[in-house]
Amino acid sequence: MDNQVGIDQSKPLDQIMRQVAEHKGCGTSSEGGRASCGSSGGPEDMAPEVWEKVKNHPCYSEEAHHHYARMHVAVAPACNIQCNYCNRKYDCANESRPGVVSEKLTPEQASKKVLAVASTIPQMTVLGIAGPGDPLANPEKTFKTFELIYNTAPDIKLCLSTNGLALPDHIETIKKFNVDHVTITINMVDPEIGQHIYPWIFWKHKRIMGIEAARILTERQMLGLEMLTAAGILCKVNSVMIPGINDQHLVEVNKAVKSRGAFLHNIMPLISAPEHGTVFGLNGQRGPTAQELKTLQDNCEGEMNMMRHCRQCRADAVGLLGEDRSSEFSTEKVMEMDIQYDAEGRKAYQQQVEQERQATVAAKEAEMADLEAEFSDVKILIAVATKGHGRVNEHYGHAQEFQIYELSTEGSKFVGHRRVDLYCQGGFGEEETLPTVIRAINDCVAVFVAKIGGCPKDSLKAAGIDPVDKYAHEFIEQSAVKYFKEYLGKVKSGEIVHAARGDADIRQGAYIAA
Ligand code: CLF
Ligand code: SF4
Repeated sequence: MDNQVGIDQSKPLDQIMRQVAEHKGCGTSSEGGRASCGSSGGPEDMAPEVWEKVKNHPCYSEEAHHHYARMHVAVAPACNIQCNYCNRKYDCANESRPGVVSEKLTPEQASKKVLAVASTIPQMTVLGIAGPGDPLANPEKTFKTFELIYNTAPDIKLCLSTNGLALPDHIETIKKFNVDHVTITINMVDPEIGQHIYPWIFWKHKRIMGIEAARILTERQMLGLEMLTAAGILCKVNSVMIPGINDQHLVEVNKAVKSRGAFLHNIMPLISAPEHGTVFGLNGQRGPTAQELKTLQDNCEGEMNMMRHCRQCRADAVGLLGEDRSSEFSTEKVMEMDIQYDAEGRKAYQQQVEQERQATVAAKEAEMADLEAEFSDVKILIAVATKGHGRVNEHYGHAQEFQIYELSTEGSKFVGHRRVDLYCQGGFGEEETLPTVIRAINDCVAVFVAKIGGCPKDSLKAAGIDPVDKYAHEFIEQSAVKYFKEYLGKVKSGEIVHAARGDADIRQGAYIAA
């Protein structure tokens, strides 16, 4: 396929990155007019240097998140601003799910933990520092940790998440320690709106309040983003969607960050509940529904590619996105481990992962072949129960979340995930939970599972959702395209009448917090 972005390989990386951003970041393949989801671009969509940085980063590549894991180390407790959605005794809500981090670590403890995880989970490719405060409000601890990891495990990519206030002061250090992925949380570019999100910042040894605080913060965020782009460091922007405060405004934010070279935009739902003790939690500020979030992401996608697979991880998360293995790596356990860092073994394992990943893509493309000539307005959503590896491999009753795909004659596109209460509690179906699951996926035509019992099957059918277990352990996207072809055939033959389904009645934050 032609390089549709038209990258000039002789240009410096910062110019290439701007060019990529101007052409919808990492993911527009205009072959056959098919637009791909923001972070699902492949090597043909971007410069080799950029692909090298993105290909096995589970947050920067939607496809990679099925196969590769990340971990966070909680070495950064302090923060230099206050967000109305954050309570310091919880994780950083813009990069994590509310809940205290189990342990705060010294850089030395963090370094040993990283080696322990890397030796146990060879597909762990990225170390992120994302709190529980702001990593750049704790620069010594943050950069000491990066230095230790870079010296002992240089194959691990380093990643940083910040509110951006101190970012312009640290660009050189970020470069020096080979941190090549930085996330800035940007919720506004207008201080009038910012004053309703940030009550204060701590800046030049002073606490600054209200609109002046928001003005300084947005100026520093924009400057930091421009400096990162100029330095050739990939930058993702996270935004928290707060209905009634910045939901409309985030389209403006999207344009502002795109024009400054951001690679990817991740709009996340506000997580807000009274028990978190946050300003928004206590004043009843609601988070968006799944449908509101998707609509905003869709509106922004015309401007830039969107990340839709964020799991709002804890600041000490370990594993594939959506799973958390942090309890296997408590400081006590890690300190007792005799760790032999096997770089060659990791490389060999990752080569196997790469083969599996290529097989997933090839299977989908083969399945797409006879859909090429089809044109139809029919668009459906399906929910998938998966444990990862791009396969339908989770029991309905064990699913803690469903991945949502949009299917059309353009193919399958990952559009998000829905977190639900566990239906199966200790081996018995928990009947009370069933309506919760159905509400969460009510806008889906079908749910793909590895296995499902008779009772939930009947309830799903009664709710008009097709329970599908015939693709057990097969590739998700290949199966999704197969299913869509069958569905379309039935619509054409009049066997079924296609109608738009209602919105899913799920408020992401509320369920995540449950
Ligand atoms: Fe961590 Fe963030 Fe790096 Fe990823 S998380 S510092 S970019 S390695 Fe990823 Fe987690 Fe979403 Fe963050 S899913 S909260 S976007
Ligand atoms: Fe909390 Fe993060 Fe905001 Fe700081 S930047 S107040 S840690 S959410």
